[in-house]
Amino acid sequence: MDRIFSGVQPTGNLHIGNYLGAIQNFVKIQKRENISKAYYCVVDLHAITVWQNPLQLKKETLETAASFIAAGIDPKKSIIFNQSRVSSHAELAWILNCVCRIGWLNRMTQFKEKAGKNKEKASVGLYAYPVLMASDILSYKSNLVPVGDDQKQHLELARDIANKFNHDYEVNFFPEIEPLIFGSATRVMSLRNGKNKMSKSDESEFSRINLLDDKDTIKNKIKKAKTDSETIMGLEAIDSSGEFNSNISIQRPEAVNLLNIFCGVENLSKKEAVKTFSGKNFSDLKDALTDSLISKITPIGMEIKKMISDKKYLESILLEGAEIAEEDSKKNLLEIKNIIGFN
Ligand code: AQP
Repeated sequence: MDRIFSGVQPTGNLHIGNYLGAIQNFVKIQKRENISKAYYCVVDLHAITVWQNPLQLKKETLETAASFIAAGIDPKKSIIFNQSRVSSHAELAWILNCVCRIGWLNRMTQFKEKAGKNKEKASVGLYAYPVLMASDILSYKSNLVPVGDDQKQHLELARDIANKFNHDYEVNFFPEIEPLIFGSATRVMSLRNGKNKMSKSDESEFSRINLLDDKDTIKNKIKKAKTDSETIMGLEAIDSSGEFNSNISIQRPEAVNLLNIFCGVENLSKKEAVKTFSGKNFSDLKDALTDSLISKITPIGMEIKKMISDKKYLESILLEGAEIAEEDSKKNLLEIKNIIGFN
């Protein structure tokens, strides 16, 4: 039986990158049969690796939980909770800090991107972020982790940490971690620059479509989305695996991104989307994408807004989830402590 874990940071408005790359897949996984438990965590401990205003953090935590439920995660089937309420995450992270090698962390590209030129001033937490992520997953001995493509390197590291723990202590305790990266939009790019990832922290609101955006905002953002001067490409842009070939992705990143988003929202293959728009102008693709986003994303946004007004309900979901997560992770932690020789 599979155990699922994934987390989302409460660091601002969730966007269609978070939705298409991760949250939509959490919902799809719910239908699988061989799942023993699925944990969806609002990772507030990760959020504070960069400064967060306390009142804002509280608000975003509830909003992220509301987004999970509004997107279709059923709190009766999955465990929804926030990370800071379950102490095992931080406790196991310390143990795993002692397993992980500095050289492994030095290779993490996300730290380099997020710390930028000012590495010396970045928090130690930002540097150790991937170890906490390994701890999140391993606290529940989860084997499957649905994430966007940007998290692939962190998951490879989590797998290395788990394997080293098993090797060093001569046990077969932690399972092999497998990233679940699927769908047509595993890495949604900025609407302003197709070479950058769509991100909550991008200064430009026009770089992303938020789940809370209304119809007019979506229309306006897609209208202003960067394009190039050619018409939409033909089927020669698709390789034998059904993906855009690397040349076209490098030469026409904005066209590829808009088509990928369209495929992700409409559940289409890239071939189908290219067939529909080949030789047409960007305005045709943009009109269809706008309609598609309005029909699929705004209902989620409206549901989130409705749910945010019921703070008591959201709090109760997070509390109940945390109780289960605490119990499950404590059992594992006790076994881990026995293996290490603490008890
Ligand atoms: N652009 C994206 N395309 C596909 N998947 C994405 N994810 C994030 N951005 C994209 C996936 O969403 C899940 C939650 O991510 P997160 O919010 O915890 O952190 P992040 O990856 O750092 O997201 P952002 O938007 O870039 O936030 P900031 O700007 O705060 O750093 C993950 O599964 C992630 O892969």
